[in-house]
Amino acid sequence: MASSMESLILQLHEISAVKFGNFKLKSGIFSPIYIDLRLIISYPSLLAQISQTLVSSVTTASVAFDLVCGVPYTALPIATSVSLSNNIPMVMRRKEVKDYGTAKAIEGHFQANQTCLIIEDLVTSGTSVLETAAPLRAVGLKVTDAVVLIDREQGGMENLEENGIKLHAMIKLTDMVRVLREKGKLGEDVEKQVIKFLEENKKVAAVPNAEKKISVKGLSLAERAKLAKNPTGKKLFEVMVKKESNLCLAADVGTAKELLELAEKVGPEICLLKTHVDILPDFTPDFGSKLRAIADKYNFMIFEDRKFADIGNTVTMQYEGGIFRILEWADIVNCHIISGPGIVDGLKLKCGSSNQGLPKGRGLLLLAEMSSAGNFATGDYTAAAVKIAEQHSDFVVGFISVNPASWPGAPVNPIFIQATPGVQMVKGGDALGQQYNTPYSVIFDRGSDIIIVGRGIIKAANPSEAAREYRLQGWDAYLAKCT
Ligand code: 5BU
Repeated sequence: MASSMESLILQLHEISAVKFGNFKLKSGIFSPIYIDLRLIISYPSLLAQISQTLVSSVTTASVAFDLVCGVPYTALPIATSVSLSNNIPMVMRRKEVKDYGTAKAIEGHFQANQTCLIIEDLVTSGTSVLETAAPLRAVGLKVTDAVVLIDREQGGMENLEENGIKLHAMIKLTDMVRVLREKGKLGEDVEKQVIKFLEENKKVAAVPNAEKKISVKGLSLAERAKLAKNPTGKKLFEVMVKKESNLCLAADVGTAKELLELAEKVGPEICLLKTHVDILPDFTPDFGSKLRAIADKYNFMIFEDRKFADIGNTVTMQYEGGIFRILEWADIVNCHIISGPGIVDGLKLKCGSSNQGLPKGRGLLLLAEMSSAGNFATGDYTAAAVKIAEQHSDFVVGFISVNPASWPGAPVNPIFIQATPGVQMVKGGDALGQQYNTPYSVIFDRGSDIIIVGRGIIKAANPSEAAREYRLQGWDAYLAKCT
């Protein structure tokens, strides 16, 4: 190893950016080594040295690039330093896509087809690099290479390779540990402990495509698809797996025309599209078949958020008849259980499971919880929804929920899908009581399966780009749950 690299390793140890001990990681596991590269901003000459070495390592490898982009946040100052000292323009990826102002995911001037080098401080599985590569690629930039200061050698290089990105690592963690031992900064026993830990934790799966490789706590979506008793529920699980998407778009736009245009743009990113058909002033009887054609083209399913609430006999007519003829085109509808289980019997009369010889094989979501402040769908009410679902598991495909991980007896039967509205990139709310949580907290912490996103996507300057961001965040949180 070059002496400049050894000196860099020693300096990182000196400033305590590398520590040895027993550290609890975000994933809950304990690690004998901890790396915190955020500290380098307090040491400008070290930061400059790191940036320079990063650039030399890629130029030696003959990588050509027009722009640099740091993975937020720790690598931002490194990328800035690279940009300044080499006069290479930088672009910046926003972690949160805002729904006001210019709402761009990528800031800075660039041209489509320019090549952008991604700069990262530390790579484990490669997920953060992929999260930055996705919006860069979505705006037309080429991403072929990424350079990282430290590679933890836990699958990142392979995962990135699978996604068309070559990873150039300046320091491999095992080399770093060896140098520190040789220089007397740690004993042989600690070195062995760290190497053993790295060996045992080699496969960190947290990237798209990882479904096949991971061992899942609980059941994976693919396994749940096999258990589902309703054909629509089964298909939804399958679509999610195939598209690596747990994103449902709440397509609350002003007209049917806009809705169909939006479905075309966002179709590739979603597993489900949710409508409120009664808000469309230009609804025509062919709306359903037009939307179905787009759904078939992009392989997503259709959910009319009708929230039926009446007695069984009335909902039967509301479902099938009127102007909207929802039964004809919506794969999934939902209902309140305020009127009791008869509502499910009523809806099921028209569209129960094909297993039972009933027509259509449609699916139903029960409103077990709601996202708005002060709502009454809590406690015993939520528990009653679970009971009704179990009694009608051939027709009920799951729940509208907010925090299913908190339900008594959670997790509930894995045949049921949990779909959660009130999702944006930042926690918050609107002026009328809507409450938002982030994709990660909804999927990972709250145990849901599907994020339902409306304004977070619709109001973004580029809805398809925003949808891609939500899909990546949602899917990533699912994969994190799987490990
Ligand atoms: P938003 O723009 O992401 O706030 O839209 C949320 C969508 O989900 C919107 O269509 C609501 O009607 C729908 N929704 C909800 O927000 N909360 C609920 O509890 C239920 C549905 Br049920």
